[in-house]
Amino acid sequence: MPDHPPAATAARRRASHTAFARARGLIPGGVNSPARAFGGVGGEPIFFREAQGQWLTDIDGNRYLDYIGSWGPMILGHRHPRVVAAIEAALARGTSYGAPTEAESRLAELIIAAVPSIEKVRMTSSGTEAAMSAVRLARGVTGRDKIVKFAGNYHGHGDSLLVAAGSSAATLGVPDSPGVTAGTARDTLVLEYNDPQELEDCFGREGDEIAAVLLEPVVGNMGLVRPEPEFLAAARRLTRSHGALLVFDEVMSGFRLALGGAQEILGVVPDLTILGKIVGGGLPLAAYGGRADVMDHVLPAGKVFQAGTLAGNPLAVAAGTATLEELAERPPYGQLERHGAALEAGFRAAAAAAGLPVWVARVGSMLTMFFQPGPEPVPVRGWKTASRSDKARYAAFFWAMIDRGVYLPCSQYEALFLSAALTDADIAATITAAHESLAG
Ligand code: KE4
Repeated sequence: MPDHPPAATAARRRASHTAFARARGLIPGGVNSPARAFGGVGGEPIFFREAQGQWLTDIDGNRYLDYIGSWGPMILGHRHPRVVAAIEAALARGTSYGAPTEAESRLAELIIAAVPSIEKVRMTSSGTEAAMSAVRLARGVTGRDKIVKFAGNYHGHGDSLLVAAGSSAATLGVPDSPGVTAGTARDTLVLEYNDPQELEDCFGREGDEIAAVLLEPVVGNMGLVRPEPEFLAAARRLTRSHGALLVFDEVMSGFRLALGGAQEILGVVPDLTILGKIVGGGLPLAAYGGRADVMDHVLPAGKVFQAGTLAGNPLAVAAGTATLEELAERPPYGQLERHGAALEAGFRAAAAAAGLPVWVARVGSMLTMFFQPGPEPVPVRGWKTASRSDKARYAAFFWAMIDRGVYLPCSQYEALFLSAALTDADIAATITAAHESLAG
């Protein structure tokens, strides 16, 4: 891993360097979320001042084409006029009431209309809260303790989800962070994604103790990994036959891969769905929802506790509602598919021209180019193959693209996100930058 980016342009980011030094004395690691710390690519994080459409501007005045979009929410691009107007209109009436509003029902109606699995929905302030609550609900409804998750899938930082694959054959989880207890981790089983046989064996051993299987139906958190049909079919079949719930974490894929998310394009309907990012339009709002008979177990309709001071916050609801209405009225998915396909082909061609072994994976507007040790490219099907990526080579690519004004995910194990604000010229410029970056 390079211990610093190319010196060539570090001089162009002096204000970020100064801001980072200040922030580190105030905030752990100088950031409010580790994903922003550039740990996966070396060097120092870039501090930003503003964004508009497809563009980010850092505090040194450098502009970048944005392929992160706040890690997914900004599918329409930054400061979409309809979203800005909706937030301003809500702001004119207040910021938070701690009481119900009709606007929350309107957003709930949009979510229910769009997402095949959702008959009732509860809003939270983050995807982590939504995932934690969905797990608690599954345990409350089934009366069972164990949950199954998959290596390389991320569901926020709830204790029972910060669990790594254990070494034992029984796939018992082990804490993936200090502060997570062994007792908590013990109830989380961690398996390999796209391995239906391992899932079948797990249910054969302990199926009657499993409350839920939780997965990203299209994975973004180990880089982009597509689900294999037999894997999803096994998850649906086994949960149904063993009385467990199938939970899709669509915080990234929801409203991005289609208005109905991954479940719409994959044709597999889970029992619960976790949503975030786009549903809040760039403000703090997430949600979990599913069959009414399951959701009616949530307090105060039922007994499973979940609450939140700012859940369904009026400003966040306004941003989310405007975003979903815009996506429903003027679906950008055809353009996102066209641009995603062009970028995939362009990245593949740039790597081939440079003689680099890469695996490029894409679904719609989510894409990852995995740099590999080679000599031949290897399909990335799960964490076992993703984790063999050449992270140092990815880091070099990341910084070379930064130098050319393109802001990619600061980790090999993240997907990039296209927004509807990108133009054909932006995509062409990005591909040119990739050729130059990989040839260098
Ligand atoms: P939040 O608590 O960050 O809103 O959502 C957690 C979460 C849940 N499920 C999935 C599939 C997610 O991708 C996330 C959050 N994604 C990360 C990026 N890999 C957010 C970036 C960050 O943590 O700063």
